[in-house]
Amino acid sequence: MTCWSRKIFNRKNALITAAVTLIILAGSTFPLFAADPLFANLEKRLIKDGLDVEFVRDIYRHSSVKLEPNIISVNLQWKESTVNYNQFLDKKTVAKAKAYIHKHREALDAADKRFGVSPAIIVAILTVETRLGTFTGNYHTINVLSTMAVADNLPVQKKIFASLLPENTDADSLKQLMKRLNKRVDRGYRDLKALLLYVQENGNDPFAIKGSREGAIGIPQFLPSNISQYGHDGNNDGMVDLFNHEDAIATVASFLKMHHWNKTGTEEEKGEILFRYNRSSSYVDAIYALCSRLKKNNS
Ligand SMILES: [Ca+2]
Repeated sequence: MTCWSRKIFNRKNALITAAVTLIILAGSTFPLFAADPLFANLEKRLIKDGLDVEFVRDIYRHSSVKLEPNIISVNLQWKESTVNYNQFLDKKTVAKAKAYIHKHREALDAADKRFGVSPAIIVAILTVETRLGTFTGNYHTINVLSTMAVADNLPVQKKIFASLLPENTDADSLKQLMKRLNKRVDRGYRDLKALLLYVQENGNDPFAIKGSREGAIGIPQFLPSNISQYGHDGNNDGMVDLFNHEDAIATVASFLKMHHWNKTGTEEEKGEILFRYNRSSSYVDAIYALCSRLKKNNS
């Protein structure tokens, strides 16, 4: 082979190799970027922040991953004042809460002994949060938090604001909602990262975790970024599973204790700690009211 023919042969080989590579990439089940370009940037950020490359890429190529602007929109417009807390004080609810105390007596007593938090207050919180684990939310947490984390992008904002209620479309409301949305972007990313680390550590299916529109999960409705700080393994199986009652009970008690809960504290001091759990004075009043009903005729 002459020098020239060798050059042409090498060039042909290089072209064939490049063509084959393109064909393989085009037909690959493992594309270079996530289906949604917004998630591609999010993916890069998560990897840059130390999350496992393969793990993150598998998630953002999953067929279930998608933007959920409507959920964020409803969440943004939701008003605490619309909650009827009296629903948690009727006889049926109180009876169920008392039965729950009886059923989970061992876990509640263990939490009381370890953290100094009475069963009545733990069960009052679990009742108001999720009716003792019967309503933990139906939204894919990974999609809710991923959407929140990219909500500083104009195309996402347009989608979120496209489904506002008519009464929220005046200039003042829009300004308020935009302010609220901006606050959720950083928080969304923080919770998304915490969720992914939690899922990776425990080997969960990330698309099996469902929660609230806010991104809170489990029986006690914790935001993922709170799990590593306050979560407690109540059943000693080596992991914190907020959908497990023993873990949920221990985690609520752990949260209160870490915020300096003291049984002998004043109602005001305890109220401030409950307010940290859910920033609503009506919520705090409801917890107290249910707690006092649970303490009546309860051993
Ligand atoms: Ca556990």
